[in-house]
Amino acid sequence: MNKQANKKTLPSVCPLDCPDTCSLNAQVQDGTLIAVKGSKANPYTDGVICNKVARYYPDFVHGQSRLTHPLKRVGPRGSGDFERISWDEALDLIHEAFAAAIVKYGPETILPFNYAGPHGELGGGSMDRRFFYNMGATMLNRGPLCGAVRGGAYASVFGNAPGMPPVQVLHSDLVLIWGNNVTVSNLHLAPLLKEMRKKGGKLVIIDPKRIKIAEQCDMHIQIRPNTDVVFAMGLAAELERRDALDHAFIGDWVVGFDTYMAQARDYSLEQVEEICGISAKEFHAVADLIQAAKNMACSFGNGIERGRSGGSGLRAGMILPALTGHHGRLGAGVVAKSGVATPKNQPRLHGDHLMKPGTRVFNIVDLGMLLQDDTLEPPIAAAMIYNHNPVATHPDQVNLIKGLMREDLFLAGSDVVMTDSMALCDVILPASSHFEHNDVFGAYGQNYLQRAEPVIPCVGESLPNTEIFRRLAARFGYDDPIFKADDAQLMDDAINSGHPQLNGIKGSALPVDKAIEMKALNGEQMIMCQNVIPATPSGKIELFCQDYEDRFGFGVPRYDPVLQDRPFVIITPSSDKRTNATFGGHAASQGLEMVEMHPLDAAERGLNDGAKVTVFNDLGKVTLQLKVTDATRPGVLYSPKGTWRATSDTGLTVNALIPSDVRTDIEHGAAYHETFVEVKPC
Ligand SMILES: Nc1nc2c(c(=O)[nH]1)N[C@H]1C(S)=C(S)[C@@H](COP(=O)(O)OP(=O)(O)OC[C@H]3O[C@@H](n4cnc5c(=O)[nH]c(N)nc54)[C@H](O)[C@@H]3O)O[C@H]1N2
Ligand SMILES: Nc1nc2c(c(=O)[nH]1)N[C@H]1C(S)=C(S)[C@@H](COP(=O)(O)OP(=O)(O)OC[C@H]3O[C@@H](n4cnc5c(=O)[nH]c(N)nc54)[C@H](O)[C@@H]3O)O[C@H]1N2
Ligand code: SF4
Ligand SMILES: [Mo]
Repeated sequence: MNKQANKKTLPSVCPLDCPDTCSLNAQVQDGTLIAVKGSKANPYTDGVICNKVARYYPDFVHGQSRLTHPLKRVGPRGSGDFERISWDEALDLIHEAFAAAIVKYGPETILPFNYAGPHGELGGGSMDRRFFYNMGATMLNRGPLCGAVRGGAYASVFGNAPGMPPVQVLHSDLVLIWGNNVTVSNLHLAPLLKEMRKKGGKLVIIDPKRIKIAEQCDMHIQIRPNTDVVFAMGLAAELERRDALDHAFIGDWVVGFDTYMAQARDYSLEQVEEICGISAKEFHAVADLIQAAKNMACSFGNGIERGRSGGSGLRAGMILPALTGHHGRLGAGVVAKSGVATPKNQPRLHGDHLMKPGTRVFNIVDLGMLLQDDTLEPPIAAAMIYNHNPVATHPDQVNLIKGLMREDLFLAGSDVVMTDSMALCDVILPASSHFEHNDVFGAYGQNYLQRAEPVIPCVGESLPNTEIFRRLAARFGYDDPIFKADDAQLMDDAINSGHPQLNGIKGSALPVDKAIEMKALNGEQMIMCQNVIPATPSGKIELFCQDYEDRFGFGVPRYDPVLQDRPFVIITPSSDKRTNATFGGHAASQGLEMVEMHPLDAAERGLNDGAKVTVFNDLGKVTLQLKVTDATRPGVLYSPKGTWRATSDTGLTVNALIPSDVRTDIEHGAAYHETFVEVKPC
């Protein structure tokens, strides 16, 4: 038979934890995924995808580390010795262990230990939530691992109303990119910024590292990490001194101005210079640009949220356009959260009504400690890790591993591939990738709704997450129809078809060859303070947040420094080789990861470019390869996140250096960047 004849190109969508949610063209031959390319179905991603997906996805789906059948641990925990078992046996083992633990301690002894590896609505959280809610298992507050700080900061200012879709930066004449590695983390914003500059607009990058986009910008503010709140509030005070605030806009749309400005005026120019490590000249130059701008947009990544003062930094940055009247027009405002416009119905999909009131809730970042807590009542006797690689991605890796290594803990796991976390499990269930199942996709960085169908059959004996939990629910005797809903039903549950832009189209009937753009309710592009109204209690932009005052003592943003007890701050943002830890087992991620150091720091320590070094603090030690470059600030080290244990001689990654007891000012988030270390040659 002619091989080419079997070659098909089928539409799909990228499910990875990435703001862009690209539409894809999957090339398939004889049931095998042979290539992944961009498609134009989604006009925002417009046929362009990142290198890692193009290079590694076929291997992720069909390569050596793919999990193709259920496994049972036969050696000591962590030895990697597993034996193949049948699905029936695997489900029996999990049922027996969970049921025995529940008899002994009650259902809260069971922990679903999941995060957001796949971002499709079904794969990300659907039947699994129904299963664990019905069981009465311990619940998990997942946001503190990522996103809760940025999301909470945004919601405290604008409520849960959609912000500016990224494409609107084409209408801006000034864009501030703030704590966001555009070309790596959300690459489709980069060409739009280029276009904006071509039309005469200015681009300012606020980032401790000279990231790629900072090489083509008008001003790079190489700020000291975790100090953005001082910079943003200092700017607010400076613009007030210049009489450059828009009092008419403030009168119409802002509440909490006086309380906010009282705090902002506390941050003098001298403090900005000293705390942020920025010169007065740079500070004034940014203020000049803001003062001159007609349409300023500010785009915030997650970089800022990873420090103690992260929530305050994000809020203060997000408040700046409101003070200067940069809302209510195309190209003016805050680029964030436009995906909120997607009519998802997660309470219905997740079966929120099944939650047992009063069930305990754990902060995901506490688990290293909680898994080892002998006084916990009930203890965590059994857990299931899925959609997550906690060993590679949590702070305080040493304690997390210790907790997971407990011999009396029963650990079930599910993933597409063998990972550092799966390697510690007692029973592993092979999960299908989204190329093998149906799903619907909103996005967290843009405003298109998409659907995808399977393009290949399930590889080996793997099953979609939905089917895994349908089978588990059946094994546990949960016989309500809600536990038998098929994927079409789940897609219908996931989306509110009554939304004006869907014209009654159900989730399962959404087109697969085009993306649906979510707009304002009047059918026009979304514009805050014009056709989108802040969804705050006051209906205005709120500069004071009573909830944050009550819960955290941060009614207005405020700088709250952490004492630095080692010479370097190490920051660990996105890598272009991985999405978090996904693809961490593939070719480009083998061997030592690099750590960047400023030439002055390297000279002081007599360290040369290319040297193998140990980066350490009281929590752990990691081996990395030194890259000497002035792209990073003196005193700041830079090493990408998501490496796997095998890359370091110590069997630990940079996450072993990150404390879990330092938390962000709001939402108890992980403070990845409050990590202080020393470096020595290996
Ligand atoms: N040092 C440091 N650590 C960090 C951060 C940092 O800034 N610095 N950032 C944090 C951030 S932003 C995040 S979001 C977390 C993320 O932490 P994780 O959620 O643990 O990371 P991921 O690698 O995105 O996804 C987890 C797993 O999902 C699996 N997966 C991928 N696709 C599918 C699929 O289709 N089906 C199924 N069933 N599984 C799939 C992958 O194989 C992977 O093992 O890490 C955090 N860790
Ligand atoms: N290729 C790739 N893309 C990804 C991911 C990935 O792992 N790889 N992860 C995805 C996920 S889960 C997320 S949450 C997003 C995260 O992606 P981004 O929103 O881009 O966040 P980070 O990569 O954590 O950091 C972004 C930038 O913030 C800078 N930064 C660090 N600390 C500070 C600070 O205190 N102030 C300021 N102003 N800047 C600071 C860093 O130097 C970095 O350049 O990306 C998503 N996209
Ligand atoms: S990881 Fe992000 S940029 Fe890459 S294909 Fe997926 S959605 Fe697109
Ligand atoms: Mo994230």
